[in-house]
Amino acid sequence: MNERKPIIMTKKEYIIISPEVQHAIENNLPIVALESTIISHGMPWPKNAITAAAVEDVVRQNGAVPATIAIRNGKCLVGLSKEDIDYFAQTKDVWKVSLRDMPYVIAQQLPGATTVAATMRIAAMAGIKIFATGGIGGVHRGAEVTMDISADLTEMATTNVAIIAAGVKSILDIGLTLEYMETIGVPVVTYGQDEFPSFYSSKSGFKSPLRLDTPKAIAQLLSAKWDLDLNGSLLIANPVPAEFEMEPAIIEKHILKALSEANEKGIKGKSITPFLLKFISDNTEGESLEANIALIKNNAKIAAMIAVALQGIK
Ligand code: PSU
Ligand code: MN
Repeated sequence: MNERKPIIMTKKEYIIISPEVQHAIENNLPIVALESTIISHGMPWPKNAITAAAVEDVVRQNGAVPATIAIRNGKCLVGLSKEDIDYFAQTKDVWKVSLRDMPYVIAQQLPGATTVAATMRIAAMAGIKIFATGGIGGVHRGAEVTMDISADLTEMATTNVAIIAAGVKSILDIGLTLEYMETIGVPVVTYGQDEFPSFYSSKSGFKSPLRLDTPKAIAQLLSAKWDLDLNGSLLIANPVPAEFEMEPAIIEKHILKALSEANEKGIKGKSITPFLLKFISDNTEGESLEANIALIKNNAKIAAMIAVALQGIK
C-alpha cells in the first residue's frame, strides 16, 4: 500500500513539485502535506509566515518531509519555497481556493491559497497520504437553513488523505459535523483521550467515536482502511496542548458576537469562516492566535510521526 501512484500525464502539466518533495517521493520517504489558506486567510502577517516555516521545521524534526500546497501561475505547487511562503503570507488578493474555485484560479493564473478540500485533492495527486492542519471546515450552525456545509467534508468522503486537526471549531455545529462524517464513512479518532476536542479546547461535550493512543495504531488503522479499498479520509483529532487551552465559555461568547456581526454585515458563503476566525482572533487579544499556532505545530508533529509509522508498514 506504500507505493505512490505516479501523477497521470494529463495532470502533470498543472503540478510543480519542489526538489525536497520530489526527492522524498522518489525515495519513498514520509511526507506531510500542509495547507495554505491558514497562511493567506487564517493569520496576520508576519506571524503567518513565521508559523508556516516553523510548522515545516516541526515536520522535518519528526522525520518527515513537509509539502505545503498552494496555487500560483496556473500551477498547483506541492512544496513551497521561502519566497512562495512570503508571497502567500503578504499578498492581499490571494484567493481562498476550495474545489469549486480550483479550475478558475488555475485557468486565470490567479494566486490561490488552498483549503483542506483543495489541499487534500492536490496532495492525493502527488501520492501524499498524511496532511496536518489546524481545523477542518464542517457543518455550520444553522446549516439546516443555509445549507452551508464545507466541501472539506464531501472531499473527505472520497480522497485517501488522512487529516490531523485539533478537532472541529465551535464556530461550526460540532454535533452535526460528527453526524455528517458518520454518514460519509469517515472514521474520527481522537489521539490520547476519550472526548472529541473543539480546537481551542480539549473538550467539546461530545465523546469521540474512536480513540487511539499511538501513531503506530493510527497508521495500522489507515492501512486497514485503504487496503480494504474503504476510500476516503480519516480525521485524527489531536487536542490543543493543555497550556494553550482556552475556556469554552469565553470562546462561545466571542463566537456568538462574531456570528451576530456576520449576520448584520450579511457575510455568507466562502467569506464566513475567515470572517469568524479573524473576529475571534481580534477580540481575544491574540490569545486565540497563540493557541492556533501551538496546536498547528502539535498537529504537524503527530502527523509526521504517523507518516513515519505508515511508511514502516509493509
Ligand atoms: N477552520 C479553522 N481554520 C481554518 C479553516 C477552517 O479552524 O483556517 C479554513 C481551512 O482552510 C478550511 C476552510 O478548509 O477554512 C473551510 O472553509 P469553508 O468553510 O468555506 O469550506
Ligand atoms: Mn461554506
